Amino acid sequence: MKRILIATIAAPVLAAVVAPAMAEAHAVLVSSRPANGATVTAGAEDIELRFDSRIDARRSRLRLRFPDGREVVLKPAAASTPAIMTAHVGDLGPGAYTLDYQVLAIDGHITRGAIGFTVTKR
Ligand SMILES: [Cu+2]
Repeated sequence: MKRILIATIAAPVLAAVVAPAMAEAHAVLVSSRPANGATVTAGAEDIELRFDSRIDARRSRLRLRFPDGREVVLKPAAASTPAIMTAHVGDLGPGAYTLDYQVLAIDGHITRGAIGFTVTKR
């Protein structure tokens, strides 16, 4: 199942990364802002996801689910290091949010996860 996904989504990347030493380099989330379960005040938020290895930000995805059920695909910004993915979202109102991420590591493996956080009134 995983292999099929890799073949369809990441074939060009996989071809470039066949070094056996990198076989276990898939990206695991180390920390995030907001953290999973965190409460933040309403307003703009600079989202940051830090992984334990390099990711291909251009082939990675971030999606924010709003309290009203709306889903917005975020555009990751250029990060200071290849293991970090950032995005800016403006004007978050109170409620429960979920940030879904899907990242492609340099070894061609995809990691998916979700971070839940709550926004309270300023
Ligand atoms: Cu891997």
